[in-house]
Amino acid sequence: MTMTMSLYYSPGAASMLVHWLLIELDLPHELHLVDTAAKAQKSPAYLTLNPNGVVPTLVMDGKPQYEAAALAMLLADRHSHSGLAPAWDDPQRADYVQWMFNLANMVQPLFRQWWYPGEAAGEDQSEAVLAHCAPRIEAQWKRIDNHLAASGPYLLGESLSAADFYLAMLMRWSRNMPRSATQWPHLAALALRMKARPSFTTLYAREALTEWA
Ligand SMILES: N[C@@H](CCC(=O)N[C@@H](CS)C(=O)NCC(=O)O)C(=O)O
Repeated sequence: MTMTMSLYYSPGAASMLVHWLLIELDLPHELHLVDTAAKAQKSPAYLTLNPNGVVPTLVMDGKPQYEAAALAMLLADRHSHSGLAPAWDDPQRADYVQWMFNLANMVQPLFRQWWYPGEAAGEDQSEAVLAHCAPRIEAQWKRIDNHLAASGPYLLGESLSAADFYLAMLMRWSRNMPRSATQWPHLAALALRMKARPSFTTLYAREALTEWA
C-alpha cells in the first residue's frame, strides 16, 4: 500500500519545486506549513525530520527525506509515465542529471547567499556579499540563456523535464533583483511556458502566491 506523502513547506521557498511536481504528477499529498518567520524550521520537532533546519522535507513511505533537487529527481523517476525524467538508459539522461546538479550546485547556492547575505562572512559583510552575488547570478542566467538559444526551448531541447520546473523556481527567486532572469529572452520564453501549466495555477492558489504570476 502506498502511503500519502507529507510535504513540509513554506510558500515560495525551495519546497515550491517539490510541491509543484506533486501537483503536476497528480500525487496525493498532505501539506504542513512551516512558519519560517517564527523559525519553526529550527524547532526540535522539525529538526528530527530535517536536521538542516530548512524546507522542504518530504515524508515518503513514512520516512522524512530532504534536499529539493533530490526530491524532485525521486518524484520524477518514481512516476516515469510523466516523462519528466529521462530513463537511466535514455541518451538524454546524462544531460538531465547534469542540469539538476548544475542548478543545485551552481545556481541555488547563490540564492542562499542572496537571501542570507550574513551567513558566509557575518552580518557586517552583507552589503559586500550582495554586491558580489548579483553579477554572479546574472552570469548564470546568461549561461543558461545561451544554452536555451542554441538547444531550447527546454533545458533538454524539445523535452520538458523536472529540471525546467527547478529552473522556473530559481528564476522566480530573481524577480525583485536588479536584473531578473526574465530579462534574458530565452529564459523569459521558458518562464511563460512553465507559468502556462495548469499545475502552476494550482500551486499558486495552494501557496497563496501572487508575485511573478
Ligand atoms: N539545499 C536545501 C536548501 C533549502 C533552503 O535553503 N531552504 C530555505 C528556504 S528557500 C530555508 O528553509 N530557509 C530557512 C532557514 O535557513 O532557516 C534544499 O534545496 O532543500
